[in-house]
Amino acid sequence: MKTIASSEHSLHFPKGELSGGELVRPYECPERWDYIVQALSASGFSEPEMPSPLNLTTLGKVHHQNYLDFLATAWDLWEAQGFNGEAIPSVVPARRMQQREPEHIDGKLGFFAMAIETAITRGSYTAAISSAACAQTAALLFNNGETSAFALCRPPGHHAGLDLYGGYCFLNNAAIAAQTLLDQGATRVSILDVDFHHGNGTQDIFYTRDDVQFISLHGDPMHAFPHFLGYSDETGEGAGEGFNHNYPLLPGTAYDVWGAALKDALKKIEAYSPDVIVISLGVDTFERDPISFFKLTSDDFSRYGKLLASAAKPTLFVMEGGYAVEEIGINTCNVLSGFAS
Ligand code: Q9C
Ligand code: ZN
Repeated sequence: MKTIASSEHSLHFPKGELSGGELVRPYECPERWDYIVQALSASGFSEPEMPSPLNLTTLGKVHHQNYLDFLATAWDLWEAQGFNGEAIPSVVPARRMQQREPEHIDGKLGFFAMAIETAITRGSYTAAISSAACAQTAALLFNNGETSAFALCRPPGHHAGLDLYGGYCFLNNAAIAAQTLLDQGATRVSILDVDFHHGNGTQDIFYTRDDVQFISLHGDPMHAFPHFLGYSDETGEGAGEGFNHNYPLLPGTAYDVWGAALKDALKKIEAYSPDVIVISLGVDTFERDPISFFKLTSDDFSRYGKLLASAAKPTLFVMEGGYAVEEIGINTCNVLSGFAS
């Protein structure tokens, strides 16, 4: 299985994340990428390859243009205000307020944010574009007869919606991969999101569409970020009705319950009969993840990798979360090796 990865990920390295009322060193940190690259090499995977430049037409089908313009200019606008810190929102368009994009950067940040822990810095946009390019380049490998690939994306993507950033995400890499596959001739794509957190951004992007089925296993939003999406009664709308499936799971969920939900999800995928499956691969379901509450062991990752292979479809893995940094490499490789075995 080939890996696509970009060294430009390291241009995004904010110093601060607002967590528990303190500015802490971000959980989503550059070493995550290094640990995964190291483990891939130790597990006998081929050297990661750099992505080709991102096709902006695909990007425009997944995100709104005003949002893309915002991401491209946010840091410069912030700097032009003479602010000293990293760009984070301080005000949001809450209930009964205007949903109108302001000119001032403070207003723009709140307008496009779905959460405020994620700082924008000088290199964030370039890194986000390179991450999306990894997902797209990996998707294009399927034209050349590859039946599996790994996009080692950083920053992650599944919280980024049509015009929303946050939860460490700016551009929705899995959605960009799915759109790329459709543009290359696929008729149906399933996105299976196994990150601990609900993939609210991916759900948002495809909620009214029937060409992408979205399925997510995650911490119940009653108890877990992103809190405001991911319930089981969210099933899609219009043409998308019936093509969105959420499996919210309770604190303490271990592999017995999690694996049963995955098996159910795989039945939904089989019924949809996609040309390709995109896995939003977060390993923050791990028992020692510092910000999550599932109890998967390192062996469980191998086990479910094997289960994913039983779907017998071309499968593209797109990296999302995972914050037990020293174990992120082994857990990620366990999924990929389990799949390949
Ligand atoms: N107290 C991804 O895994 N903060 N994003 C949660 C919990 C945000 C996770 C706060 C977590 C975002 C890609
Ligand atoms: Zn996550």
